[in-house]
Amino acid sequence: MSTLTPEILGELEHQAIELPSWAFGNSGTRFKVFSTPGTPRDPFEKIADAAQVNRYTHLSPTVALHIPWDKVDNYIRLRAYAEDLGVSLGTVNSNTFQDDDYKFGALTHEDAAVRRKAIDHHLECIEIMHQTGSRDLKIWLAEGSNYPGQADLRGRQDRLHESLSEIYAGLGDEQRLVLEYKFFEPAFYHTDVPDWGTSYVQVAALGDKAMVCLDTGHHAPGTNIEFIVMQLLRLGKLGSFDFNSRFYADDDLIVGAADPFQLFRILYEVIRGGGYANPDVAFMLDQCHNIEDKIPGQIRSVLNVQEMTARALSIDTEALAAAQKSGDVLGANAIFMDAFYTDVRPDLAAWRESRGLPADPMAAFAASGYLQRIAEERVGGVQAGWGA
Ligand code: PSV
Ligand code: MN
Ligand code: MN
Repeated sequence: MSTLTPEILGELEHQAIELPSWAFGNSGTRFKVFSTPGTPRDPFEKIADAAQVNRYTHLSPTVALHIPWDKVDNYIRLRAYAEDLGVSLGTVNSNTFQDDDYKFGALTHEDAAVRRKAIDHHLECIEIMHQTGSRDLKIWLAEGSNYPGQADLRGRQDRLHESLSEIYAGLGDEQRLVLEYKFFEPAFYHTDVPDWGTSYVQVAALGDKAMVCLDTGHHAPGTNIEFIVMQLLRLGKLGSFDFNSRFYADDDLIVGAADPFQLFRILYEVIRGGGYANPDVAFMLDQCHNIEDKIPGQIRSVLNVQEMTARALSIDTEALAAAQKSGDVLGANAIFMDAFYTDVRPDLAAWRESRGLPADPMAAFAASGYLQRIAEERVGGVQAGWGA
């Protein structure tokens, strides 16, 4: 029996999930970075790999860049290269976490010269966005302190506002800034943008073009992330998602791998709050594939998001509202769980085939021989990694 209605399948056509360029480079833990044969040696090869994901799924039309990891001489050429492969360049991520000058902060630093350098880096990112055709500048700050008393928490918050205001003023009319929060790491005592509330307060003070970025791996264990999604949508300030999954800390594992039910609950609130297929809310992955093959890891990820979206779209919302209204606790929960437990995979496979896509993108990609080809071709040079 078919579980997905034509309306749901129609909704799924609008799904677009941005891929992070860095997911295609080598990554690891502080203990070891394992390298994979065929790993991209430059941003062009990262984009070629990302285009493979879209080719087999039609789910990932854009690729996010991280500057300076993806620095090139000619961004117009990079953009044309991507477009030739059927994808476009998306969000530009700034990076103020790998420079000695930023040991004690970047946008919050006590020293105006360091703040100037960090602000200028963001203005350079905005310049790059004009060339790549990107809308969003994503800012994640590694700033904070390790010991109580080490830093002036209040002063740093004030300086953060001043620095962000200058960056915001540099945005073009069609550009946006999204501020990502993270509760700890690399700082262990305090972080300057630790939670959605701080991000919200900072972006609300800037204006309409500033929004919050929610990375699903950046909360304390047990946090009700879907509640935050609901609240940010309600406030009109949910700008983007960094999807990934985690068991313990910021694990950056494949989205939906650690807790598929959480992904379902999040997507339900996205749909409920009008955030699905809404250009104001960018769906992005932020993952690292330390031991698994990277392209299949990304294919699995976008399929997981699609599958959970299909399940969330199939909730009987009228029945759910009626059960909620009448105080039918177990009835409401049963309606919710019925959709979660519905296996939509056969329907999605048939739907893909009807659109000229492989029923099983993982198998089709494996059979294509692409991984073997890049392993042979990409010898020599330095493999790009998380940070190169
Ligand atoms: C920080 O943990 C983060 O989630 C930010 O989005 C960074 O830009 C990204 O990871 C790099 O992987
Ligand atoms: Mn992130
Ligand atoms: Mn992270």
